[in-house]
Amino acid sequence: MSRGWLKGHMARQLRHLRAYLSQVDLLLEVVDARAPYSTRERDLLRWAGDKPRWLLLGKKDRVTPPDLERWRRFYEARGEKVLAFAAGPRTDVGEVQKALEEGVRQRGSPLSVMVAGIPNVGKSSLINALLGRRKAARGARPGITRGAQWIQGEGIRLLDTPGIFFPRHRSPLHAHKLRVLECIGDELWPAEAAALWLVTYLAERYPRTLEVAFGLSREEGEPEDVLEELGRKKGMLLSGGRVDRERAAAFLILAFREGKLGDVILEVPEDVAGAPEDRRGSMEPGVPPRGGPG
Ligand SMILES: Nc1nc2c(ncn2[C@@H]2O[C@H](COP(=O)(O)OP(=O)(O)OP(=O)(O)O)[C@@H](O)[C@H]2O)c(=O)[nH]1
Ligand SMILES: [Mg+2]
Repeated sequence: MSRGWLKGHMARQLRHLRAYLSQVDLLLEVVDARAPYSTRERDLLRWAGDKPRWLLLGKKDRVTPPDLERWRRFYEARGEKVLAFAAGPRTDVGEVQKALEEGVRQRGSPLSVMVAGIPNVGKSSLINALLGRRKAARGARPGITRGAQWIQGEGIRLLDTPGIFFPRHRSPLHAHKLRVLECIGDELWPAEAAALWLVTYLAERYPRTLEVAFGLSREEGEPEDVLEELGRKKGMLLSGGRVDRERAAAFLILAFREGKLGDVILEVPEDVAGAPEDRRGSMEPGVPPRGGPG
């Protein structure tokens, strides 16, 4: 995915999405419950205007119930309708299902619903779980869904849309989180930078996680040293005996994604309360400055 291609692709996608948005009764905005703030695409809010809109905290199986409730309350306090679901290995879409059924009942005619959000948050998986079949293509990479697709259910039709992503970010911290959650790939943000941030973040908020998961001797100190120790332990060496830090970084990110670090979330409401909403940088490939949490 080159940057030029991405730009043109996104511009086309944007036009399509806005056209679709005008055709639906309801927008389901899917975010990742591990970083609901950072996985939200604010332009979607802008285009939605006063279209009815629900915020869906996805992958709820990957967070603790108290963390989920904190985020739910955070957005409810801002007047949003918030629902949570899981549609991965463990599936629980009952809350969304019930709310949609109620919507169909109230309306008394078929409901047209658009499911949107940034890549890889579980939009297609949600649709499949709601309709109880494998209609929408899904997968572990961002960008699985290529074009918008209507999927017909009973009394409802759901529009699966490709992940919306503009190659820009609000800060290096934002990019680290998107990279760790696999919403963006290595071509937009290097795994190593994101992994170094994750090491720092874990030491602060989830101390001893890496020690317990991988038997590392220390996790304070320089994140580079921690990543090196991890790589050495896993035998990820380059010729000459240096640690292959890129591989160690990819390994750590994968471990996070596979749940081997536990129910770790990447941000709590206190991190973002009062944060500037739309300060964005351009998502240029290359080595970013290292941003600590906060
Ligand atoms: N643990 C967990 N994994 C999930 C959940 N929902 C989806 N996944 C996984 O997340 C990955 C992305 O799921 P998709 O449904 O393809 O996501 P998407 O938002 O449609 O992605 P794009 O079409 O690429 O924008 C897949 O590997 C899913 O198995 C969930 O609730 N919990
Ligand atoms: Mg999809």
